[in-house]
Amino acid sequence: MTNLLNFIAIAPETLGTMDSTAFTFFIGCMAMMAASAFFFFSMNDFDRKWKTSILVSGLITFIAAVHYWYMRDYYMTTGESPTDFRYVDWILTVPLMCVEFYLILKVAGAKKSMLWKLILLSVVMLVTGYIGEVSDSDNAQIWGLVSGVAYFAIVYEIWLGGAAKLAKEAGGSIQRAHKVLCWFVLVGWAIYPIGYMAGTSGWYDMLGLSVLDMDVWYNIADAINKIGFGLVIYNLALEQSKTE
Ligand SMILES: *C/C=C(C)/C=C/C=C(C)/C=C/C1=C(C)CCCC1(C)C
Repeated sequence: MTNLLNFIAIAPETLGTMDSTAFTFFIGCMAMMAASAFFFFSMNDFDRKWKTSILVSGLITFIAAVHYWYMRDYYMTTGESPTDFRYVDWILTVPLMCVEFYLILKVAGAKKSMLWKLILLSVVMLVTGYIGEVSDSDNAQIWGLVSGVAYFAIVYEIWLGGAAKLAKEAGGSIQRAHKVLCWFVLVGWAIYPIGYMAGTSGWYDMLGLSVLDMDVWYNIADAINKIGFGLVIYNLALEQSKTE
């Protein structure tokens, strides 16, 4: 047992102090690792066109796994929120999720400009979120609002804008997968601003969102979105490989 705990980098004496936040860091780390192994090992089941998409799914969960490893450690030793690791993780993985949208819509003629637009919007969303959490937390509600505007611009682009048109042209299983990913962005990604409101202060303090720790909200959201996103792509690749 002690060996096992050492292996997973938990000192036996700290096990007693493992609170629910630490627990979600721990589970999140394991889930991201398992998902990465799953995506990487299944890559060769697909033909070239889909291999890249599965690879990107694996990279998203793998980058997250590495960051969760550090975040879990940081939280266990300091008891504080690992904000920097968190945002480094996001700034790498969210653009990769934009790449996923681009890759599946490429068959319908998606242009690089659509990809760059989505990436730019996510960078604005994340940088302003970071400023609100760290550099200018007195104005967290204002930065959160700016970030929220960028978030809704992403939602608009994929639900109603250029990306939506391309998905319609592609039709079939691509259009269906696109729709599911759109729901992830609308509902799954909406958990992040809830976490932000739980961890910063503003007009929203009265909503009582801090019943859960900011990090618990973020950890739940990451597991749903990163692994869920990857599985949608996996399923699409599977369907496409069957029909071809
Ligand atoms: C894998 C990581 C993902 C999908 C992270 C997504 C993060 C967001 C959608 C964050 C959004 C935020 C707002 C919309 C407003 C408040 C600040 C943020 C950055 C938490």
